[in-house]
Amino acid sequence: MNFEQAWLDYKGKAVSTEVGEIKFICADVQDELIRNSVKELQAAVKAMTGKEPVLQADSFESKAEQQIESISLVIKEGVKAEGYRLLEKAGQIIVEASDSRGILYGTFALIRLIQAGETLRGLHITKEPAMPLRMLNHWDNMDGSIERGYSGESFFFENNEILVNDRTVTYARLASSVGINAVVINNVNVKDSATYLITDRYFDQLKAMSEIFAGYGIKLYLSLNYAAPVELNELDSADPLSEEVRAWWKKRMEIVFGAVPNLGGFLIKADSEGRPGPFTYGRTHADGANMLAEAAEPYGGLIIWRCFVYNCKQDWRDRKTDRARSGYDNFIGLDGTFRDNVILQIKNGPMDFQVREPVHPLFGGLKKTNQMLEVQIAQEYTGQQRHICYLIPMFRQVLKYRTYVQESNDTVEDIVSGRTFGQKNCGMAAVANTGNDENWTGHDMAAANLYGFGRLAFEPDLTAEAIAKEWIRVTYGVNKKAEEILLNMLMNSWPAYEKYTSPLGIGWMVNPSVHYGPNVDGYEYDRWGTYHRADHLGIGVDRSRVGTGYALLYNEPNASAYDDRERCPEELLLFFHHIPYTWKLKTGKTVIQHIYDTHFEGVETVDEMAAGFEKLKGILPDKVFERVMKRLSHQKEHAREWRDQVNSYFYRKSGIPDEKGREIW
Ligand code: GCW
Repeated sequence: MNFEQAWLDYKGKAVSTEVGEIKFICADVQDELIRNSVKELQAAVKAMTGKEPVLQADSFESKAEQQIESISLVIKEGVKAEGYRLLEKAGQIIVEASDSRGILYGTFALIRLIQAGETLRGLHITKEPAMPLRMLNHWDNMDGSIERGYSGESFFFENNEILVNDRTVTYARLASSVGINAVVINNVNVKDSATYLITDRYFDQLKAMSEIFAGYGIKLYLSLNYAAPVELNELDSADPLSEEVRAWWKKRMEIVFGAVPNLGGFLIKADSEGRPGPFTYGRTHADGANMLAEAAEPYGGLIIWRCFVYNCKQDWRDRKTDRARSGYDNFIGLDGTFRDNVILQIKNGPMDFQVREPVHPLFGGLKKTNQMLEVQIAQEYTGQQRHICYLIPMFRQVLKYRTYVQESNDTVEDIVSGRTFGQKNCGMAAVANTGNDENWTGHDMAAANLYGFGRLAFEPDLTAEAIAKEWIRVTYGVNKKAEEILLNMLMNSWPAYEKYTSPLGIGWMVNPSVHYGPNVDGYEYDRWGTYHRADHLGIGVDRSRVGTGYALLYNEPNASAYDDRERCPEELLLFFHHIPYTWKLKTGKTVIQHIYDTHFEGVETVDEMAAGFEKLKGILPDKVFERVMKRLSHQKEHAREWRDQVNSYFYRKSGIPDEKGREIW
């Protein structure tokens, strides 16, 4: 299948004026990363100017200081691992780093500047990645399907085989160009053939893939089936404390790490949504994770253990069990018992990637455990890449959230960057939004989430707006009109989506299992622990001290604020409290009026977005324009469906009419 180059399509991009003069690239090509950096620079400059700069082995003294004639790639102490410095000195551009990953990141950063038309004169920039692990988690199955995939099929797997081809290389380039250094290629729900990824059935192809990744500074990771010894028919138990099981994993790790160079480790979903785990044997998550970690340790392997553990067979009548509590309750007592090469991977919120959730209380709860933040750029609950929903503003809010785990350096970002507890095994992972669609992400605008995730994990101080602007420029070139319109669309998209879907942090209200489209009671009488508890008087889940007590899992002052309906942040009001429809919000509006108003407003914003986008006909490539226009018209229609179903539902429940007398069904 054909595929595009996304933001690495250098052709025809607006370029900084000096770039035309670049004749040489000077590098001592010590390894593949530097070779790939040189290749990338040559390709970029050639595509933008028509002339390919020549590689020179030795450093090059520019003769003509008035011109920028060369780019030098120099390994040199001074910046932190994987960081880089970009300088311009007497007509020479220098990319400096203390390792070749840094050179690669510096190279891509330089290309970005050129693409965005920035001047190269007087360049002096130093950047060091905030988070050690910047990871993508693909939920790709080996039959080629993708769990929660909205961009076609997998480009890693097909018919239970691993695909290694040109697309693998372009993928690695795209990922590393935004600083991604770790990739899990298979779904966390490990079944069927995927269980065999750790056997010689797949080693040749895995090795080939991991070598491509290595050339771009990316470590390959696999999702692991916790019950592999049993499911591979080798043992009849997966008890983490059994000597036999432990010995099996030690041997297995020796074999896998021996066969697949550049393997970083494993991601595990255990005792969650039907997946096997240590609970079967009456053992804890620490027992399970530590067993694997001990086996992987001789090879520098990491065990990334997910905290998405909850009872998915709840009785909806039960008001005491609270799914939101379960991650915390399952893991908090294990704090400090995990080995150093274990990282707990925690979703941004306690439920499941809803359009709005509070930050997961394990952040700020755990004090002696390595932690990673998991976000989802696959838009499972945020429009499935048929609606625009630029998620970087949400992720940034999560990162900047103060946990009060200590007096300072206490944000989620501090924790997952290693600043809070001095941990080195930490970072951020995103459930990926790619597939084999020509444009990689289905919706062209969804590429901003892929791009933005990497950029944010590397530099969380960049604003969501700055990242969006950068993405627009490197993808579509420098064009004022395009920038203004697209930036507006992206920045308005998450707020709009939140407005026309479920209100004030309550979440869900989607069609079960597909998770697309409105269905207010879709999950209300189900077993998944996801309820809104609406009746004729009010709506919301009481998670205060007199309810499920969830609010008190936070450190002060967060706990008291969430616990108190007067002080609870209003965007989360219905997440924490059951509130009467007539309750007055700070805007002076009642809850019911807020529901009506936001639903009308959300639709209006979508209409404006679509009207704005139409002006880009002839400015964006035709193909892109058509694809986005098609999705926007679906979004317009579908946002109305959301609006009308939600508004009608609450009008019928409450019997309270809209103050503005608009049409409600
Ligand atoms: O949100 C839920 C999804 C499942 C997913 C699970 C998880 C991979 O609906 O499809 O399974 O989360 O995160 O494990």
